[in-house]
Amino acid sequence: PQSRPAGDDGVPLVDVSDQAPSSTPIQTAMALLREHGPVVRRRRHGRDTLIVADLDVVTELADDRRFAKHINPGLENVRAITADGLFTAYNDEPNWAKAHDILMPAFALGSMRTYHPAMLGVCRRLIDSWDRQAAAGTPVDVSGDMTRMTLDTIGLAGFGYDFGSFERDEPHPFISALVRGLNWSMAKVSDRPGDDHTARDAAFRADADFLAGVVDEVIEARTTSGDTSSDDLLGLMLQARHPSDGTTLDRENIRNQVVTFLIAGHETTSGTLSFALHFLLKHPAVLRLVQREADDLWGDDAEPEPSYEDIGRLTYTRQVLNETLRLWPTAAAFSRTAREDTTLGGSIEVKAGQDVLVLAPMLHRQPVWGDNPELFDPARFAPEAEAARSPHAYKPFGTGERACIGRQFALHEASMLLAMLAHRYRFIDQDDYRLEVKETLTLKPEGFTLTPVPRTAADRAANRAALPHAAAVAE
Ligand code: FDE
Repeated sequence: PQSRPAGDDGVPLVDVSDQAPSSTPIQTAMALLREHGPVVRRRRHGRDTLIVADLDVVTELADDRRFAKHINPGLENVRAITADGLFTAYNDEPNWAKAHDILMPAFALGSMRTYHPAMLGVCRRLIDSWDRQAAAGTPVDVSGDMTRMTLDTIGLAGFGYDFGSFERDEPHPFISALVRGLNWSMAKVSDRPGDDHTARDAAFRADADFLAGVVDEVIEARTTSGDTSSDDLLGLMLQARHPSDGTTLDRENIRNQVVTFLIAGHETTSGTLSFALHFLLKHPAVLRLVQREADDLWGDDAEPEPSYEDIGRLTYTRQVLNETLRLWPTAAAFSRTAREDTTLGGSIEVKAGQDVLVLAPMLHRQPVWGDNPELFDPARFAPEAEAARSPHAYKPFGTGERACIGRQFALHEASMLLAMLAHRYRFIDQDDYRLEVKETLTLKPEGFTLTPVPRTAADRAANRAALPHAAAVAE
């Protein structure tokens, strides 16, 4: 890349037009910021993007009065699949506010009580599958199984629809079509003007039509069942009337929302769980603390029945997930746009409508995180440490009114599974796995396997004897 010294506003300009399209755009952008600093102007084929990770700049961008969510080129391409669904809707599309108001109650903390039994059922499917692999002494495909688990969870908890992913050797065809669709959205961003992509784009249309077909099946299954309850997402979408105008969501929009939730609800959460297991595998002392926390709740019970309340008690497990999302926020970048002409960071002119990309993995490695930001250390999320830090230093769920609606859902599901796995198994790193991060719009560890070995009562007793109460060590 051609790098010029900083312009008048002090921002380095880096022209990357001569670089081949990257299959890892997030990591490529991370490298750019590592080299040139936390605010960089990247030029590609004459188009400039301001990429930022600086805490003060992100703090300004988080002000919803001055900035709003921007549908960046990657999301613009995803609109071919999800249109005005919540994630990809323009701020002023009426269906955004309408669906947001109707669906918010479904994501309040208390609603997790409703989803808890379905989530637990899917955790058990995964554990049954790992038990069989453990008995055979064969390694498990972590990212593949986490994807099975999160897809079945959002399907069952959100829509009462069973993808049955653990009964399949290959990913559900919905997932294969989805992954190809997301890859298309990502690749298209770096298309060079003039290249012919007719065949690629036609293959994408076929995948998008297939996804829409699966969703119609999900909706059809509910409407023909005569079930008119409204205590899951699909029930709310079909039944709930908007508090102010009394209308329901239209069919086209419901379809867009269902695809949105199936995508948003599983790719990001599955990546988070896979990274978390990677960190537990590489940090035995942290794993022991997670095990200790789970042992305190479930003892030597081989078939524990985690309650809804138990999940709120998994505070150290939650710290592990938070720290995982610091180093590898699986939805790694989000864009903001200026509402009016303004100045950012004291000197950077930003025009109304201009967009700025926030690169969360680099925000999460800024000096506010101390001298050794690469170190995995869940103590960073002990309550006092968190209270002492700016809330804008940590944005794995985006920001403001367009922040992640599924945060509690994802964290409830992920803490339960992680604690259940730590309670039941030791993990063997049979191949001395070296982290390689794969990008399909979201991030996940590539080719990650481990061998689960059931823990014994003796293991648990040894762990208890070696450690004071987990909560005391977590800080
Ligand atoms: C959203 C979200 C976000 C933001 C983006 C922008 O700004 O552009 C982010 C960053 C996120 N998200 C992240 C995440 C992570 C994880 C783990 C998750 N996420 C999970 C989940 C689950 C579910 C169900 C979800 N998620 C969902 C969602 C939605 C719907 C959205 C959109 C919202 C609005 O309204 O806009 C989101 N998410 Fe998430």
